[in-house]
Order: sequence, then C-alpha cells, then structure tokens
Amino acid sequence: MEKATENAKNPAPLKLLGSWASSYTHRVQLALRLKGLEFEYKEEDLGSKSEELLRLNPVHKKVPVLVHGGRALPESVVILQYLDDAWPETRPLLPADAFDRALARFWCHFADDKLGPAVGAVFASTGEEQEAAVRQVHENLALLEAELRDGAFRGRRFFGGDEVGFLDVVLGCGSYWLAVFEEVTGVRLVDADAFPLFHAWLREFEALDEVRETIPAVDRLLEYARGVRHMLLGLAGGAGAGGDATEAPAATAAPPAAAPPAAATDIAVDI
Ligand SMILES: N[C@@H](CCC(=O)N[C@@H](CS)C(=O)NCC(=O)O)C(=O)O
Repeated sequence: MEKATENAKNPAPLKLLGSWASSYTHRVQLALRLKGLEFEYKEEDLGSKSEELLRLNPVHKKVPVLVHGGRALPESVVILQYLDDAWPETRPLLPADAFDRALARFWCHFADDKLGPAVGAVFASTGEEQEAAVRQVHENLALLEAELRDGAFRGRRFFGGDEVGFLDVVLGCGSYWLAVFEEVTGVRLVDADAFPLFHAWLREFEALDEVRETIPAVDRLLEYARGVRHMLLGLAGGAGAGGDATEAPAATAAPPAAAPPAAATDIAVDI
C-alpha cells in the first residue's frame, strides 16, 4: 500500500491494475502519488491477462484500470481526469482556467496521437524507415519547443506552471523512454542544443521525488526495451530489417522482464 494522506475525502478503496513497464500505468501511479492517495497495486502479466483485467476492461483489455469503490475505469487520461474531478482540491492537475484546461488536453492528444507513435516507430524500425520516423520525432519536439519558447507554456518551469500538471504527467511518463530508446537504437532523439527547453523540462521532471518513485530503474527498462526491439525486428524480418537486430542481446538470453506487446504496431503506444 502507498502512503495515505488524502483518501479520507473520498474514502472508497482505490486499486490500480497495471504493468511495471507501461508508461500509461506510470501516469496513473504518478497522479495518485502527487495527490497523496493510497492505493493497492496489482501487476498484470500482459502475456497472460488475468480474468479480472478482462472483466474490468472488456473493451480494450489493457492496463491501466483504476478501480474505485468496486467501479472500474480504463484509459490513463480518463483516469487522470477522474482523479482530478474526484479530488479537486488535492493538488489539482488541470489548470483552473477553462481555456488552459482545453489547451492541456489538446497537447495530451498530441502526445498520444503524434509524438508517442513517432517515437515508437523509431524504436520499431531501422534504415530509411527509421530515419523518416526520427524526422517526425524531431518535427514534433520542435513544436513543443516552440510552445515552451514563445507559446502557451513560455517561461514556465513545467507545462503546468511552477508545479507539474496534467500535461507534465502525460508527456513526462513516456519521455524517459526517449533516453532508453537512444541507448538501444543508437539514434539521438533529444539533442539538448536543438531542444534546450524540452531537454531542461525533462531533466526537472525526472528529478521529482514522485517521478523517481514511479519510473523503474533504467537498467531494467533497457533490458526490457532490448528484448522488445529484438522481437519486433525479428517479426519484421530480423537482420533483413536492419543490422542491429543481431547485435541486441537475444530475447531468449535476456527476456524482457514483462511480456512484450502482442503486436509490433502496439509498441508505438504500448510503453
Ligand atoms: N490508451 C490507453 C493505452 C493503454 C495501453 O496501451 N496499455 C498497454 C500497456 S502500456 C496494454 O495494456 N497492452 C496490452 C495489449 O495491448 O494487449 C491508455 O491511455 O491507457
């Protein structure tokens, strides 16, 4: 059980079904921690999903699922919104201003619909396909950098202001994979000279206590990512898809610590 402070305001028990390497799960864990909410955590084996997960999320059959007082809610962004609605006074994540709230949601869609898939494509490909995906990642990071420099988030320490907010949680839980993917693929994604404000934001985000408590150790993430990439490149044609498939530690020798996603295309959003 996590440290309790705030549950009394809405006392039904909270339970989270998640997976240790899932950035969507991390979003919810981080929001719960930021809000100081006690919750029970149940680790799901995504290679052999529990009857409970299939029953609670029959639509997508994915983690995270939050159960509050016996009622289940899937989808990380929906869950974050619910936590903010159910505990509005406790460390609000969305801004008070209606327009700023809408803007935070817009950039959350950007994170899930554009940036995340582009990063996933870099990870899951090699050669020219990967080069095209890297260009997409850089184009998307340039859009964020411009917002931090001259746009909606100008002059802010975090996207949420002085404190981390909704967009920080959504964007931050996922962005730590950038460094892991850089290491595994050998491709530079976040150049501090090209994206100084995004780079500085990510370092500040990663330094927060609640974030450090949430994100798994980097060597564990690396081992997992190497295993998944090996599997993905194998599915895509192994060495024919690119030379480094054979250089990565064999999935059999160093199996991912959690079951890899069922389909190669899932990797875009599965971490
Ligand atoms: N849009 C969902 C995505 C959740 C998701 O993709 N979860 C992955 C783990 S990171 C999963 O459960 N994958 C299992 C599967 O696809 O079968 C969210 O935001 O919660």
